[in-house]
Amino acid sequence: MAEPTREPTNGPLTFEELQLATRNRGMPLEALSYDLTPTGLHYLLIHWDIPVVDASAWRLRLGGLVKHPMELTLDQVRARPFQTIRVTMECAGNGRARMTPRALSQPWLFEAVSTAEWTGTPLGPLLAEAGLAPEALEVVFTGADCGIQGEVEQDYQRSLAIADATRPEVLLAYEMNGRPLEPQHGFPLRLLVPGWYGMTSVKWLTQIEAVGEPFSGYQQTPAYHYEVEPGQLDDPVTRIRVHALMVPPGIPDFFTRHRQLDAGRVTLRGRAWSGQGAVERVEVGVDGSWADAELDAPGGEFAWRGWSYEWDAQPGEHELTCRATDAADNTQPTDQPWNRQGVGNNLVQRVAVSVRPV
Ligand SMILES: Nc1nc2c(c(=O)[nH]1)N[C@H]1C(S)=C(S)[C@@H](COP(=O)(O)O)O[C@H]1N2
Ligand SMILES: [Mo]
Repeated sequence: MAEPTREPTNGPLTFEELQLATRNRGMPLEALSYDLTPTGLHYLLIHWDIPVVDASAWRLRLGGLVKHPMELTLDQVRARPFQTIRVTMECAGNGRARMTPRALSQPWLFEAVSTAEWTGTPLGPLLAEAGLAPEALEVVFTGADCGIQGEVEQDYQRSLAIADATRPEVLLAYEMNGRPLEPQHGFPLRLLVPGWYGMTSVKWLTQIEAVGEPFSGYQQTPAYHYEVEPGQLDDPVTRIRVHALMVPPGIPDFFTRHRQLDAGRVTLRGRAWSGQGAVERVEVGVDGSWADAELDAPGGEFAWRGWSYEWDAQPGEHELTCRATDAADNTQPTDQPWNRQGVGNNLVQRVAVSVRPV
């Protein structure tokens, strides 16, 4: 979520940010311990209200520049060939609240990432059956939710180029972790675009339309662009940038969440993912000096990869960090890359810990 028209701020957290934060929960970082995030711990991002959808009245309309427009019931979607894929989803705004100044929007720190197993029917074959016209350029996906953003009243809509929409991993998903989608995750059907930031995976899908012009609805442009100078939209936000996070070790203080642990050997653990190539390396930094972590077996092409690091914790104050590198040789910055919408922040995580002598 992004509000390109509002000025970024250095001020204190606002009531409006708190209002968004209490609706849109993050995944507590200790849940990085699970390969598959339990559904109730999966992060949530809902721009407006969660629509109440009557599945028996619901229809998916597929039209626009196609030879055979279709209208499908949920049973018809479910009767199609299906696939189950493990996918790590991350919100493009993850880390937004750690940018200075910060965009006024959902104030994520680190926790807008989770992994689920999604079941659905591949979109490509459905588009092939509908028969895309030669002049079709993009596919526009519309959700049942609507609201106002940037002073524009709108349905939630995003598009994908035909080549991206017809990749084999792109699904119309009706199950998450083996159960029908929960209302907050897009019941009865959502688009699922593995490897891309979460805004691409349109929830509460009602319509798929092939169009001959680049789609320019609000959630496509101006939203979700890397923008440094006001109004100057650089690249659109697409695939997930390489990112590693660790389970904060030890025990937290209730209010500050500062960590305490006993001196001695500690296994630091976490996950790393990228939408731009497999994770090939994770390093852990202790007080600024980096060493390689052990990687678990890959969790699947679109799922995060576990890692661990044996740390001999000495008494005193320490700062722990982690960073991943992917097959395309992308790695994470240690200096903050800033942008106005607060998107694509994969700055390395820093965890301050107090180690107690034993
Ligand atoms: N229709 C619709 N789809 C949507 C959204 C939304 O507000 N409305 N939010 C998007 C954003 S910004 C993200 S990060 C993901 C979050 O998916 P989740 O809530 O299932 O984790 O859904 C995306 N799909
Ligand atoms: Mo998002």
